[in-house]
Amino acid sequence: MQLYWSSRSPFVRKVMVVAHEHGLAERIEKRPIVVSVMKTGRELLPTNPLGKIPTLVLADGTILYDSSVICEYLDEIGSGPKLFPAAGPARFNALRRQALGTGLMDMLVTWRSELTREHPAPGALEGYGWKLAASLQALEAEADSLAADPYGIGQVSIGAALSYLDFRFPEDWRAAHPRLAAWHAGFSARPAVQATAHIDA
Ligand SMILES: N[C@@H](CCC(=O)N[C@@H](CS)C(=O)NCC(=O)O)C(=O)O
Repeated sequence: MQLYWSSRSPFVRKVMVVAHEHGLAERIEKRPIVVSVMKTGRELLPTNPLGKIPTLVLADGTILYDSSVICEYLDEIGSGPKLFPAAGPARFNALRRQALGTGLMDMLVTWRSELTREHPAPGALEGYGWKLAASLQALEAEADSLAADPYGIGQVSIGAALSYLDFRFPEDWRAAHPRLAAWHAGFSARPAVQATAHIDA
């Protein structure tokens, strides 16, 4: 299978972490591409009309996006413990955490893009700051259960979002969020996370 890929995308990293956790990384052929809100990858549009990465193309031509759909597919075909709980409260808690992690990624990517504009909108920048602070506060309150619950798509998404925060923003979030920092240190030590580090290439 082929993955439209970049070493700078938190969404791609989330997918690659899941691939490594399931022993599938070797089966994924990376197709490097540079896209952003400011630079549409027009060659990608026939495959994914939204022009976004990650986009996965299976051997039979089936196309999958976005990161959440791709991760669920890899979870279905992969070996090892499942990262998506099958049903019930555990599933919906994992999906909520996934939404928080990918929502945080969306916000950080958009925030960065706003900062590159000649006249960033002050209201938007202020709002991003509030939302980041609220997200970190909510995650600090949840850090102990992130550690105690079975490792899954929620932790992958939140961990990858925090790693992207470290990659792109100077924010020192650890001092005020010690439990979250301790949990994230454990996340970062996982071989699947180590194997997928962001590179500004
Ligand atoms: N909801 C999507 C978001 C993916 C996304 O926004 N990817 C960025 C790269 S980090 C992108 O492809 N941007 C190109 C664009 O917005 O045109 C997912 O979870 O995969």
